[in-house]
Amino acid sequence: MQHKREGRKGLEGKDGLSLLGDVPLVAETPEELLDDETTPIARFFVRNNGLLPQPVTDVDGWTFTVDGEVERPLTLSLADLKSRFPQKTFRMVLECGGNGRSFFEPKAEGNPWTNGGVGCAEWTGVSLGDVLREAGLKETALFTGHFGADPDKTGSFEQQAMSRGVPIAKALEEHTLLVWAMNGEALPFLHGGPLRLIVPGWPGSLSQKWLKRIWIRDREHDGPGMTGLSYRLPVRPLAPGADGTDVEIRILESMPVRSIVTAPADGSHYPVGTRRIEVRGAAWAGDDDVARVEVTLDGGATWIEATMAGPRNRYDWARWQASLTLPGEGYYEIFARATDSQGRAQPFRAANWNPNGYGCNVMHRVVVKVGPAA
Ligand SMILES: Nc1nc2c(c(=O)[nH]1)N[C@H]1C(S)=C(S)[C@@H](COP(=O)(O)O)O[C@H]1N2
Ligand SMILES: [Mo]
Repeated sequence: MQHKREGRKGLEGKDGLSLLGDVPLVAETPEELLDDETTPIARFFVRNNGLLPQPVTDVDGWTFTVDGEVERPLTLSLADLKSRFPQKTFRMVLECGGNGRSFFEPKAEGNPWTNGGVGCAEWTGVSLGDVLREAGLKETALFTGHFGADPDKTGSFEQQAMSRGVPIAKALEEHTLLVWAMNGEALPFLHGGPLRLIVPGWPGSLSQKWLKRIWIRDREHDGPGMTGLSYRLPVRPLAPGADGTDVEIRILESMPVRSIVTAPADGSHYPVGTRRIEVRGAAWAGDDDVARVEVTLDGGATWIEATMAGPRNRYDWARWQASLTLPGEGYYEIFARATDSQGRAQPFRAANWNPNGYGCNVMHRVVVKVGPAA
């Protein structure tokens, strides 16, 4: 795919991402570039809500604060985190809450993600829970509020570009990490280095980049991204296109089950005589596990179960593959459907339309042609 040169500014070192917006910088990864078990940094999607913070020279001197409903407010440097708490590395999916949004009809508000607002990297850091226990949570500690060093999209440092939070139980999960390394390298600046949160399984917006502060609160956090329709879904299904005000809504927590086909690429062509094609992909399911992945060539009349490898640890994606036998030459639509451990599967058509377009997990469709070159 060709991209305009000026539109690529800020994406230096990124390989083949599709730009969704340049100010703030937003770019997704085409599904076929997510074919690695561990997503390389060069192919990892980028989502900023504001501008970039000031460049950082003293990485180990980066500090962040835990305050609010704690016995002992703490200010820790990255060097303190590295030396004073047990280090953990997990491979975990990070997915934007709006991933899949462009498949909603009518169009929902926000960045038109296809399926590429996702990546799965090895994150190294310490459990946020270990740090919160050192600070000592008061009985009144109910929720976190996350603060980063980035200015908002007007360039103002007065206002957070985004500041979301989670119920304290999610913050205390072992896999909720304060992260300083990605795929074994120092966390890149574009991905929130020197220090970010990773809150796996839930919308990526909770995984605050350039982390400066965690405010422990006695109530639900109310920063930008926590109010109105932001990261909220109607409790009961809404007619597509309906005005979402005045309906009962809930905060989007665990992301829904999704799979992508990472090979073959959409639009692939196979030579005359091809009777077998190998299909590969990835699947994940928010807080849940992936129970199975199935693939169809005939619009769902028959399904072939894929073999899965992994996950390595909780919140990792499962890589899957299936060998498909073709009845002959022609045009085929491949659909992959993942089902989570609670029996929830992906739909053929975008379901659960909501005004801000969260959690669209319609099946990924890849078209291939077998026969003479056109
Ligand atoms: N400080 C800060 N953290 C942030 C954001 C942001 O704009 N500012 N965007 C969030 C959103 S919406 C997502 S999806 C992820 C994207 O992380 P990435 O850019 O490393 O892929 O970061 C989250 N953390
Ligand atoms: Mo996001």
